Amino acid sequence: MMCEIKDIEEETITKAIIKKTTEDWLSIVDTDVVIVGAGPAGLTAAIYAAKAGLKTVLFERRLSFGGGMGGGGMQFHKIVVERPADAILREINCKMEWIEDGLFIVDAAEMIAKLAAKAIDSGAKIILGVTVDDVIYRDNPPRITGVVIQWSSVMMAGLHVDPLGVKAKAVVDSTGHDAEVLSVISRKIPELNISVRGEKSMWASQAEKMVIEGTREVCPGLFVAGMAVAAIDRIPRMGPIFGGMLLSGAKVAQLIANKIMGERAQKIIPFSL
Ligand code: 48F
Repeated sequence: MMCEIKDIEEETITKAIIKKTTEDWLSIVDTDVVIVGAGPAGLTAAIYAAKAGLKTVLFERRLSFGGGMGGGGMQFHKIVVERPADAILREINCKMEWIEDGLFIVDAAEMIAKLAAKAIDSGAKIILGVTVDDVIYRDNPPRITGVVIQWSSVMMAGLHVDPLGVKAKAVVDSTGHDAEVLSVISRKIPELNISVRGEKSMWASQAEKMVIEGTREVCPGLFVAGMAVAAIDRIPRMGPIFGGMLLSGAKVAQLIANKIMGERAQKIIPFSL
């Protein structure tokens, strides 16, 4: 039996896209949480911030999510996760195989897909192809009140186009090894005394613990998670073990929920950190 394919006018497609995108953007420009970077830390932060009931937007420079997860370990498509981050993998329904007590191996593509799907299903909005290239700053008292955004394609083309600003109660730098948001602040707002000193050579076990410990509010309104923590605290790198990234993302969401929601904040993460 022939299926009847609907006739479509091109301008109908265009109008629908522009109308619905505009509706989304009008809601995005004033939000509770902006997360910068859709790697493991940023996606996990988005899951738990949205679950806490916070209006959450995640900007990712590339047209895909996953950050460093997609490369697995030297492009072998598996990554390792340690206890207690397996609790997060269970929450997102990601399969894992046991290696030894407290250590699991996961398919990189599955982990990317399931983290992203869970973030979206929890209510976070992920916008691809947008680069955060600055913050919005107010003094007296000093605080970060949002981010400055630009289409990644405009930046790649080197065009001179003025960016737009998005207001947020909390901004998370989860941009990975380069700590891009913190780098901008270190250059443009010296009074905040933030410096990006870079990570140290590999020491997986120590690095995992230190990244989770260092996950924090760096200055009012600006939080740091994932490898961006290693970049400001001179923590060793850890290679393709990802429990620390997931736990850091979960911890930052809990810190933000506590700060924004005060006594109304519930315990949203499935472990104590
Ligand atoms: O690099 P990335 O995966 O950071 P992460 O979440 O995890 C680090 C691990 O992947 C791995 C590791 C641990 O085992 O060492 O490297 O800390 O994800 C960062 C994401 O941020 C995007 C970038 O494209 C990537 O997807 N990003 C970076 N700068 C910007 C940005 C920016 N200025 N604006 C928007 N997105």
